[in-house]
Amino acid sequence: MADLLRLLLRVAEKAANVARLCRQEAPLFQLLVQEKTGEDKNKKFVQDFKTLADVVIQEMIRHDVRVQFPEMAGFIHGEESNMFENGLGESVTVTVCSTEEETAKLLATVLDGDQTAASLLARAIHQDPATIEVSTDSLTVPLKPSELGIWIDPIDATSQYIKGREEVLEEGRLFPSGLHCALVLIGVYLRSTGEPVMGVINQPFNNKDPADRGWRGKHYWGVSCGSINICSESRPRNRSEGQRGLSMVLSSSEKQAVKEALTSVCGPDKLVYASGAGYKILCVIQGLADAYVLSEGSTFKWDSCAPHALLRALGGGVVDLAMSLQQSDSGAQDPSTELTYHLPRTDRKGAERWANHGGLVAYRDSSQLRSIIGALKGKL
Ligand code: 2IP
Ligand code: CA
Repeated sequence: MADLLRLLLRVAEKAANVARLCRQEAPLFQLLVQEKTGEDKNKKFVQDFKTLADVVIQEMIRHDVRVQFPEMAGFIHGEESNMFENGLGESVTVTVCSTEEETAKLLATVLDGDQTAASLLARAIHQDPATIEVSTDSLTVPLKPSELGIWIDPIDATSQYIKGREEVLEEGRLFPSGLHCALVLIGVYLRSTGEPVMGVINQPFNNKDPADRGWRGKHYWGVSCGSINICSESRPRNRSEGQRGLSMVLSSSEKQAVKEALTSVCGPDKLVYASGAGYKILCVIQGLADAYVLSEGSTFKWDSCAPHALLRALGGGVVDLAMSLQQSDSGAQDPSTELTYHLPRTDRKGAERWANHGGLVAYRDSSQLRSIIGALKGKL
């Protein structure tokens, strides 16, 4: 498990490099933002570039995991399909090749022959990232790669990544929107039960280096398996909720009925809004909010798997909201309400097979979860 964690941290760092590169390098940046200009053909091509950045990152992660852990090959899933159509309507399957030159050649076919952009991307894909120092020596989890599967969200909150707004806030405040909300998410689950057992999150745009004004990233990780619970973040202290009420982070598109029901357990001004499903769970991990409530089935397994593993390592979790609301008020939360990651919904098609249909609640503290479920019962 320590080997897998080290690999995922490295590959997530490479993914963050690609994400930063696409915004830093003029030939790539132009492709990313020139959305509404140019000819029709061009327009389509440029819109597709956003997806290409996602696909390239996902395939790079898939490639690197496969090379080191071939037994995981059939169990590395992601948000994107690697079938890609270029501006001329040609279908190309994007894969990462064994050499930088081959990858550049393949990418050039998707990028309609743009060699500069293709070479820049290929270099980032094949470059070794800076070494990440984590002490994983004590990590002797009795799990074999052949028992595990992976969910990849190459860039969560893509719309914030494209818009690229740079918010400046005091330390310890959550970012309602902007580049900070864009995250690389890699979650590992147990094939037999679907439990999330390891998560790596990389935030490519965490802070700016005062010397060169370039963005620096930050990574977070957690492992939760039986009695082994280790997280890069320490468990934030719970504030005395009796006096101040809980704080909750929601999607800006959350239903009015949910907001109203939550005011009974939230302190004044304690309902806050942020972009990105992964980022909202990260806010709960960091203690910037006590919980994230979502009443719609608008998130997917790739959004929640990685941050779910970190929350479990901190003693919390992510439950299916609809299922939790159906439970009797017998006190303890039924563990079967926790989201799992191994089974698709057979009655749905495409991405919907992997949606978290019942909505969700991400929490750190199970007694707080009970208050939240209590407040929402009968109100939705
Ligand atoms: C999205 C992204 C959105 C989120 C949505 C996710 O993933 O995180 O921001 O909506 O649920 O599926 P909201 O911000 O309203 O919570 P992606 O950007 O990868 O499509
Ligand atoms: Ca996502």
